[in-house]
Amino acid sequence: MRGTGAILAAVLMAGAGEAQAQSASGRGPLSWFEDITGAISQPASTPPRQAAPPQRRMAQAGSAKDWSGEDGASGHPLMTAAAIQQAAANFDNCIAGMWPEAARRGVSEASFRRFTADLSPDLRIMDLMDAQPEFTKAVWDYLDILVTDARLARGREVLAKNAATFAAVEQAYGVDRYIIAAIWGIESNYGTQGGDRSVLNSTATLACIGRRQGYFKDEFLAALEILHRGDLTPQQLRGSWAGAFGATQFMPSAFKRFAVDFDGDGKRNTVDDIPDIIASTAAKFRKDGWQAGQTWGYEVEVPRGFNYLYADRTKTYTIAQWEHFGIRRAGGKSFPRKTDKAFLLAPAGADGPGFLMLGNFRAIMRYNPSEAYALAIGHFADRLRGGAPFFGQWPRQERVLSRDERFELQQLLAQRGFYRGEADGTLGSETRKALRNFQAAAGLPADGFASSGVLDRLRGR
Ligand SMILES: [Ca+2]
Repeated sequence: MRGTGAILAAVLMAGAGEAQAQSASGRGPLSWFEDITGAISQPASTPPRQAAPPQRRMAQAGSAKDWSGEDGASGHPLMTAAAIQQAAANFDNCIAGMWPEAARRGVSEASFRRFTADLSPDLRIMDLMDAQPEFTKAVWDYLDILVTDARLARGREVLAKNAATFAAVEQAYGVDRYIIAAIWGIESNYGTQGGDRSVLNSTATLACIGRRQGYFKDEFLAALEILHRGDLTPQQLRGSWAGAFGATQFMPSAFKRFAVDFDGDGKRNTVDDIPDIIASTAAKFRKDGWQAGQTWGYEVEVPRGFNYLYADRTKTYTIAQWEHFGIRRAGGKSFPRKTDKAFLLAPAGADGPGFLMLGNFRAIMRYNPSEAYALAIGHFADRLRGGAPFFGQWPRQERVLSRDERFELQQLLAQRGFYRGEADGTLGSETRKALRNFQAAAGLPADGFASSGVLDRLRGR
């Protein structure tokens, strides 16, 4: 994984907290998918053509050479070095054991034999899977990295060159071209940074080894279906270590659900077929509830002394009610529709800009469950449309807490009776709630923003 992938992994820890998906795209938190894919892992009936599993040569001995050989940081029993080695030794049996389910999905024996012939466990992925960033990125650093003049210039070129296709897709799906162009630019920098690992080999590794086998078994089988159907070749089906690939960074199961053959050449190709890339992204947004003709949200000015307990994704009011609470649109503009429902997001707390987020913001978060990601997509789209940079200033003097400091924050909140969960170094919704309650009790703006200043207050300084 390179390009934005590594950054997304960091921000997912910081932005969404509870959602620790690696590179996301077309899926929610992995734990949720493990629940639903667990049901698929036992075929309900014997496949129609139950042949003996194709013989495969033994996994290459050199495949573990880049693995650290260490236990994973997650502490999961399947991520111990011994469990990883044992699962790797059983890799060929594990692949062969997925044949009945592949057959049930319509994959031929010839395809199964051909596409699984050269698979070998890529144990370097185990290190990547359990890597926990020491520092997560501040939202303003994340926006600076993703929303750049160079990427915007490339986006405007892509929009101009493919104007007819974007118009046809807008007509067919009712999804704004600038949002599609933003996804394409931020997910893969317009197809130039999508990762170069074999998706089949990565998902095979993760389906047989490690702590998320149920989820990745479904992804592996979906990747096999893509290859068997001939939508993509193995050379095209390359991506991140977690299996996201192509211009839109769909996971194989997301490809199955959302990819469309918009140019009618018989193949769904989200890697290098531009009409399919644009339309597949739009198809996903339409299924995720994108409202045609509406925006994702507005930058707003929040008055001094505002009660930040209202800045919460679960607290939704109409624009008219927010205006009654003293919220104004930034830049002196008015809101076009006062009856729209929105929630208030203050990603850097009381000292940074605020945003009122509409239903379309939640549709963007279905692509990647991180508020920082969705804000970057929405803002990038506005800039492509000709909009201005944010009016408000970010608190750039603030430092993002290290993992040790995040642990300490949770422990101090627990000692003072505000936090009942376990200290895990991840600032999820429970930690933020506890932090807000502490801030309110201490007479600070209850914005839930984990700054070094609030940590000092907790330390009693
Ligand atoms: Ca096509």
